[in-house]
This record gives sequence, structure tokens and C-alpha cells, in this order.
Amino acid sequence: MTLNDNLFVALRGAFPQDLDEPAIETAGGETLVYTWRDLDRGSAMLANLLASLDLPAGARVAAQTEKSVEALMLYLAVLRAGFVYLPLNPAYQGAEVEYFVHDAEPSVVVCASRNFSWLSKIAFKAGVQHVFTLNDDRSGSLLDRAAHQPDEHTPARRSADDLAAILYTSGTTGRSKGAMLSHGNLLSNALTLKDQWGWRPGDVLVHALPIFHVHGLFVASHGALLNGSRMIWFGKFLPKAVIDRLPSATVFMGVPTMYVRLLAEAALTEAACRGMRLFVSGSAPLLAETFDEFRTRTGHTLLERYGMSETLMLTSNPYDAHDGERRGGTVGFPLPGVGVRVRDDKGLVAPPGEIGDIEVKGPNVFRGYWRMPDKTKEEFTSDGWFITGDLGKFDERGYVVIVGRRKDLIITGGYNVYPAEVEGYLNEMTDVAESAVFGVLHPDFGEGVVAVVVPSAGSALDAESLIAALKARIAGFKVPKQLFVVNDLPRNAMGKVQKNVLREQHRNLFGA
Ligand code: MCA
Ligand code: AMP
Repeated sequence: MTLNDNLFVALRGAFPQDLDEPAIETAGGETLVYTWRDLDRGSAMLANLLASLDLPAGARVAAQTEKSVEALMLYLAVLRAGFVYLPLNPAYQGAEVEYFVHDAEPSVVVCASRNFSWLSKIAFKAGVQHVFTLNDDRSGSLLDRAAHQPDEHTPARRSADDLAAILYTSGTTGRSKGAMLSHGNLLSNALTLKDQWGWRPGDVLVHALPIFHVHGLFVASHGALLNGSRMIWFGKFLPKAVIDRLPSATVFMGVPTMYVRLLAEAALTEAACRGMRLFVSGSAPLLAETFDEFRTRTGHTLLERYGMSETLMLTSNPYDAHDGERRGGTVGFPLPGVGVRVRDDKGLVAPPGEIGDIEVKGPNVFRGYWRMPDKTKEEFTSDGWFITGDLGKFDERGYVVIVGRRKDLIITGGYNVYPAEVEGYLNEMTDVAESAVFGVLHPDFGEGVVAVVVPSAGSALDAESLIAALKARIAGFKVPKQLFVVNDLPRNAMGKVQKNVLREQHRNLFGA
């Protein structure tokens, strides 16, 4: 018999012997306890429902839902049934969702009931066969339909190279790209992190990240599931409530904004963190002051790691002191099996201390961009390394330091915002001649989105109306926190907008 490389098989294999033990306890609202048996049965029923729909091989199942345990079960069910999971941020609005649905051509779309009317229109128009609803209160047609399905299901046979998920990352120019991740990509990375971060019996994870991105869906959930560890599950990040639950947990993962917000609470003390063994930070640069203050307040040294949707996790500061200290301002060492190199402008591998392009290789690196073979080719070197678009160096002790990005990208509170996309929406508006969008240091979000807009000749623009118009069209986190109407944009001799000049002009905008 051949092995089944379906990621679900590995996750299911790690469930504890006693399936009646609690697997997930909801927090921050109504307390519900889901056992491992619930996860097994729930994902089986959903997998049977998917299997009953006669979907084509490799069918995509898109989910734009609020965070819930049932949404996690849906993800597990998609793996289990051998289809491809496509998570979407619930903050996305019509035009954003329309693009993803047209590009990915999912066979199934799952959305919140309150979005059904507009989203189903988009979906059916694009040829989607099935639209179900799923809400964060265990209601919706998806669960109603699954309730009639058997609660046992044999996982579909999949090879390590078969697709498990597509995660869209916005393009710096033009269209968003779907990063295709295989069962093998996800499992190899999860196994590496299990080992590196010392997952052990008795661990309990406080899960407060969204589950439509790599950090919350894969790094955090897979970590707990693959260790048969209980999760304390927050539908939303609530700093006070999270701190309340730390004494009954051992592991927490968050983006830097979450650490900034935890530090703003007086309740974050050494005593509150006494039972914890690991706090992981990632998805955006962690400021030195956050790193230092967290250590002073809690006695814990944050473990910063670095990754991408296309590559999953790449580097990590050491867990074990024997392997070295956790160095603030660095993202640690390349993970075992992951190749990381820095190349200078001449294409030569840079010596320690020298800044260049970070390029990576390994079983974690994605299978390419969905239906974009040319784009995929462009992002790999001729010798097969993936070009991250991040700029960095190795320090004298071999720790990777990220110093900037070649890509025009803003990371705000752990979410990526592509200036080109926001500029596109602004430039389409009546009376707008041109615009420039950039990120400025922000005390809460790390970077705050800022826009400057030039009106077309003879017209006047009002910042508030422009912001309101954007809010009606795109996800809130992409909308500039500040917008200025100006006469012209600073340009260099080649006519290119000088965003560095704009960033400098507005450096202290948010008082960071
Ligand atoms: C919410 N808002 C934001 C952000 N989040 N604005 C800028 N940046 C943000 N990140 C705005 C909303 O649009 C809204 O605006 C207002 O803040 C309140 O919204 P709410 O949903 O209540 O926000 P929140 O609960 O305070 O959310 C903040 C947050 C959240 C908890 C930090 O942004 C978050 O969960 N971030 C984590 C993202 C993440 O998981 N990234 C991992 C990507 P208005 O009031 O005007 O409507 S994976 C990745 O990057 C790689 C692979 C990696 O290495 O991990
Ligand atoms: P995404 O496309 O959402 O997967 O975001 C990936 C990008 O997030 C990377 O290319 C980095 O620019 C950034 N990133 C992730 N982790 C870190 C970190 N620890 N420090 C700095 N940047 C990070």
C-alpha cells in the first residue's frame, strides 16, 4: 500500500488517543468546548458534503467567513476531501472578492449569511456551482447540509506535490497572485516548527490570529494540531481577555501590533505569563522597543521568525538557549532544510554584514503562482532560488537581519497593503489626477497607510470624501489613515515619484 501524503492524515494522526479530551475551547465570548472527536466528526461530515457535490479534481473551495471553529473544520474538511482551500479576508469587499473568484474559479464559495446576496451574485455570475453560508454562531446552510452526512470519512489520497491551498498575495504591480501551496509544503514546514519550537505534551496555544493567512491558519493551527494540543480560541484579538487566559496556556503567537497592544495593558505582568513557555512574533518587523519592553515586563524573550505566503516559515530565532540567544532586530537562523542566501547587486553571494536580496530554497517553497507561469518564472533565479523581495543580511553570528524591501509594500498590523492597488482605486476617482500611497511609522500598526492625491486641473478634492469613497470599495485596513490633497508629487529626474521624500516629509505623522 502506498502512503497517503494528505496533510490531514498527519494532523489526524496526531490527535490524542482519547478523542473525548477537549481540543478547542472558545474564549472572548461564549465558552464552548470542542473535543477531538468533534473535530474529527465535523470535518468528516463537511468532507462528505464536499465529496457529494461531484466537484472536479483539484476544485477550489473559497471561504470568506468570520473566524470560528467550524471555519477551521471546513479547512480540515477541504484537505480531507482532497480539494484546494482558498481563504479570503472577511474585510474584502465586492471588487476585491470578484477578482479572486474570477481568477481562482472556485467550485464552492462559503460566506457569511449577511454577505450572501452580493457575494452569491458575483459567484454565480463567475460560474461557481455552490454557494453556502457559514456564520460564527454555528448557523448557515453549510452546516445544515453537512448535518445529513455520515460522520466518518476516509481521507482522499494525495501526493506531497498535490495542491492543498491557494493564498492570494497582492501584486506590486497589477494583479494579485495566488500562491499555490502543496500538502508537502505545509507538512514539511509544520514538522520543522514542531521540532524547532519544542512543542510538547501539555502545551496549550492561545489562538487569537485570523485564520485566512499563513500565520494563524498554518503556523499556529498546524502547530497545535500536529502536537495534539488544546487551543484557547479567540474569534477576535482582545488584549485583556487574552492576558486573562495566559495563565492556562503555554504558547502564544502574534503579529507585532498584538504585542504592542498587550503591552498597553497593565495586566500583562510576569505573574500573568508564569505558565507560558513561548511567545512567537512574526509577519512584520518587530521594533526593538517592543522586544525589550516585553522582556522587562514579562521575563519572556519574544521569539521572532520570518516567513512569506509563498514560502511558509523561513528563519527563526532559536528556541533553545543552547542553540543561541534570541536576538532582537534579527529573524534568527535559516530553519533546517531551508536554504537562505543574500545576493548583492552583481548577483554574487554577499558575505556576512553585506546587504542584498534574500533568496530562499527548500521543501517549504510554493509550487508557483496560480495560472501565472511567467510571473512564477520571474520570481525565481535561474538556479532555482525564490526571490523574496526582502532585503537583508546575515550578521556576524549567522542571524538573518531584514533591513528593507525591494517590493513597494506596506505591512500594517501584519496585513500587506500594496500601494499600487490603493493608488489604482484613487486614480479611478473623478477629479483625481494622480496619487501616491506609502507607509509611515505608526505606534500601533508598525506602518500606517498614507496617501497624497493631486486633483485634476481646475477641480478641488476633499480628503474626507476620498477616504469615505475608498472605504466603500476596499478592505478597511488598506484605507489610508491620513490623506492629503497636494498640488504635485515629488519626482526624480526620470519622472518617478519619490516615495522616500514623501515618507520623510510625513515621518512624524503618527507621532511614532
Ligand atoms: C484592522 N484595522 C487595521 C488593521 N486591522 N488598520 C490597519 N492595519 C490593520 N492591520 C482597522 C479596520 O479597518 C477598522 O477601521 C479598525 O482598524 C478596527 O477594525 P478591527 O477589525 O476591530 O481591528 P482589530 O481587531 O483592532 O485588528 C487589529 C489586529 C488585526 C488584531 C492587529 O489587524 C490582525 O489580526 N492582524 C493580524 C494579521 C495577520 O494575521 N497577519 C499574518 C499574515 P475602521 O474603524 O476605519 O473601519 S501571514 C504573513 O504575513 C506571513 C506569512 C508571516 O510571516 O506570518
Ligand atoms: P505575506 O506576503 O503576507 O506572506 O508577507 C510576507 C512578508 O512579510 C515578507 O516578505 C516580509 O517582508 C514580511 N515579514 C514576515 N515576517 C517578518 C519579520 N519577522 N520581520 C520583518 N518582515 C517580516
